[in-house]
Amino acid sequence: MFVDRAKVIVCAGDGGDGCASFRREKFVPFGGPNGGDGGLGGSVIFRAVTGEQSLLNLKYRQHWQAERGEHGRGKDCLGHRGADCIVPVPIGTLVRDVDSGELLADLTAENQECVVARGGVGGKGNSRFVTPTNRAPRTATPGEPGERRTLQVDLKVVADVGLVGYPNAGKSTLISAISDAHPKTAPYPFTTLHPNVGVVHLDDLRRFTVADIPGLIDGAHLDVGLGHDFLRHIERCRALCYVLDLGGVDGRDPLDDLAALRRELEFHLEGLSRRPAIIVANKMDLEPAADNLRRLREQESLRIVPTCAELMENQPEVIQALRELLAGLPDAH
Ligand SMILES: Nc1nc2c(ncn2[C@@H]2O[C@H](COP(=O)(O)OP(=O)(O)OP(=O)(O)O)[C@@H](O)[C@H]2O)c(=O)[nH]1
Ligand SMILES: [Mg+2]
Repeated sequence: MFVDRAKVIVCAGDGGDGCASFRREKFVPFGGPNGGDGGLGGSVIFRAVTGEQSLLNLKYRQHWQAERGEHGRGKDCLGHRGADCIVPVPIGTLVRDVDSGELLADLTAENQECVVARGGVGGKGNSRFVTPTNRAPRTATPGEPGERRTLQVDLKVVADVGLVGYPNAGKSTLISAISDAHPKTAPYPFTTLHPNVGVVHLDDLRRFTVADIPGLIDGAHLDVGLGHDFLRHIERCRALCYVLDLGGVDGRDPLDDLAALRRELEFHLEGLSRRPAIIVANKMDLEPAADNLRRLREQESLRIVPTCAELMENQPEVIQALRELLAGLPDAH
């Protein structure tokens, strides 16, 4: 199951209380105060990891609580600090405080961390309150409470290249051919119901990521089909790859498809259709494809790579074209 939105409650641990105690020992009268400080409460920390693909974890567990700090003890013993609660989340996770609306974190890199609820500071033991005039204080302070927040957590997939195309155009077949992701492919629209991210490994040990999102149709930005909900997953791709069905299997003209795709992207987010892009002309094994490719070439200035994803034809050319596209771009998402 793919989950890209969740609401959770995070509670950091309270600080341990300071201790009020006195040294008591045979033959040592007036031993003096020896109460230790309380320990720091644990914090709740979100960490971006590659192993997580969705927020399913957060959907099923809505409360995350870090350990409280131990109370201070006599003989100047400090309380242990409470253990942090580390919440693994996928790369591309955005964390917002529900009450203030403040954006607390945007985790876009592996192992990036953010403290979303800070643990309370431990209280002071009575040995801290000694003054020249009060050498036997009985005061100790309680630990501070840990932070508690309600968070809205959203996932916006972060990938280098986003595949954009109509349902059934062959996006999932293409991502299977070039990367290590193998989503389901089938001869009907809306096979893919959630985004998949695949890693393309290059010869020189470099790699880049590609995201396959569910197909877009006209009106996707108005919530028609599956499109709208998933359009946000390509907002943060550095480059786009339009996948067109040049065979016209579903009876549409690929040139119209391209215009419609751009329109939908632009409606969703201004400027999105102007992202650096290439066109993968898929299904070149079919009858009308050559003619469509010629028309597309006449009209388009973007780089066009013809392929037949199903037979893995021209697979190195597609990878090379994507690589060159990414080479000239800044790293920021
Ligand atoms: N003839 C031919 N068929 C292809 C080619 N590439 C993909 N197909 C077929 O097209 C159909 C749809 O492919 P998918 O990869 O599932 O398409 P998709 O774009 O991911 O579709 P959705 O997930 O529904 O948006 C499958 O039956 C594939 O076998 C190709 O190059 N030539
Ligand atoms: Mg698919």
